[in-house]
Amino acid sequence: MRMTCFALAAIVSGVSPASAQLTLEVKDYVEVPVTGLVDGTGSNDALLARVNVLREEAVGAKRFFITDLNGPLYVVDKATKKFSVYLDFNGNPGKNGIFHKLTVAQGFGNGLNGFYLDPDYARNGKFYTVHIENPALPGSNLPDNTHFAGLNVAGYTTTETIRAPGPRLHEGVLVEWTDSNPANSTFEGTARELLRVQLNTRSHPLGDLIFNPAARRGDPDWRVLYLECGDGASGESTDVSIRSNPQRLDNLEGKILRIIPDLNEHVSASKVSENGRYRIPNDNPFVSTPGARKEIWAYGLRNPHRLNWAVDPANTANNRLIANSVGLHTWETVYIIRKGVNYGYGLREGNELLKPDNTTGPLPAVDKIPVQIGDTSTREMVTPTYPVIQYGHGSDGGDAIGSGFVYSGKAVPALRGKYLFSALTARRIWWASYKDMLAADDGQPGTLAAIHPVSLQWNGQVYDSRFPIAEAAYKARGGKNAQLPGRADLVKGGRADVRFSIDADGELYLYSKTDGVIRKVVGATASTQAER
Ligand SMILES: [Ca+2]
Ligand SMILES: [Ca+2]
Repeated sequence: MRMTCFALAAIVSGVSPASAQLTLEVKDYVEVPVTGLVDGTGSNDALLARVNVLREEAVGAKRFFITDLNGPLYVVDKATKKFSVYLDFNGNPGKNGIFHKLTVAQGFGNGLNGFYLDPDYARNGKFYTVHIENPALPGSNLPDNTHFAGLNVAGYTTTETIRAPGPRLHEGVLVEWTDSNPANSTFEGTARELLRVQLNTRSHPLGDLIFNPAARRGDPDWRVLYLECGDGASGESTDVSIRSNPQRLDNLEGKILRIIPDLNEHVSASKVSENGRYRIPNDNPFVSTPGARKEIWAYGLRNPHRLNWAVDPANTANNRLIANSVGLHTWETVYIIRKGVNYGYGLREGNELLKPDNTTGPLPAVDKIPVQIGDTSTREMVTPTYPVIQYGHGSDGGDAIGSGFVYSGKAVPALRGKYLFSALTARRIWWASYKDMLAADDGQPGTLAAIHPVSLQWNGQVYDSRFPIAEAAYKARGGKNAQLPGRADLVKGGRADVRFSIDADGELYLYSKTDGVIRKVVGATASTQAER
């Protein structure tokens, strides 16, 4: 077993055959306004714009919503490329935004960290955000509408923090917004805090959220929200009193959550949450488990900071929720998320055992993990589920996986059936066959989908990474640092920091915080052997 695991792991983290080479043609799409400092020296202020999310309204509306972790939520007109500040979350001293306790100075995911439009947004004007607060910062944790007069804050109240063992350095906050006129570029309406989660540290916060894009009105999954919460770095802690937080079912750290934000939706198939602000579907896996949080859909994850739904229009049985999770010292991972599954962290990392000293080793002969609800384990044992993609830490892959998507657009046929994903600290972009990923979701830790490198063609030149592109743009936009800002321990010259997103047609975009530029994937060339 052990030898098999290592042999396969070596294949995926090594160089793939040249025949699988794929080159994406990218074009500059839009520059996000600079909110950092061109000569910044801090942890986050040196990034030109901490662009984190790009979402488009349903087909036909022609507007993007783009978030910057530093605070702004922009509406961008696709025709004119004009940015309008729709809301600004940064109400720190000297700033004009809404939340006084927003934390942005340090921590990769801190600030305005998540945004998703309600599937019925065009009718109901609702959307959802996640932002991170530091309770120790000055001011109230109620929203301040001084500079956003259209936001009616009357009756807004916070919710009780959902606690986890250990320190409460930060809190992740989920808010539902209702714009009474979704057609214009300003916000006028109300907001409702849905959920507030304790986070032990500033790392691995509450973040990405997504609705199932294949669900239609009348379907059980229609307007049901999937939300990821990182483990707050509890799972790697040498403090044994918090190390089991991602495994414990009595808190939300290290979990995928599933809730119904609208109290009027799926009323007969769900129950109102403990805090009265949202509903919990009756078919969530732990609704009948005493002591467990009923919001939990899956657990045992470190930092599953990017979620996406792979939708196979040819066969809906192949639709899957996918999470990209950043590893500790050894493995970067892609998981297929299924109901009630334990993904093993912090007792497993990738397809290996994670030991108490945070090194990895072979899986035990009997691969079982006790179900843990409170301080002590129950007598129930489960077999953990392993990634469908993993790659090792190193200069090629770095030590932080970015976002990924199974291509669902029409403009670039060469990308069909491919899962494209990025590395943050390193410069690489990779692809894997979605068919291989489904096949690797087989309960066997040793079977993984192979990954292949992606090159980028930009302004007539081909690069094996995003790095020189981001570097050129960083300097062109006035960046003064000698190397690209951001931590990149395993690679020299700074952090390329590239992420994917998709528009309403499923077309791909690439962006990074270092240069704050969004580029569109407009073409691709793949060798014929690479087609699967
Ligand atoms: Ca409006
Ligand atoms: Ca497998």
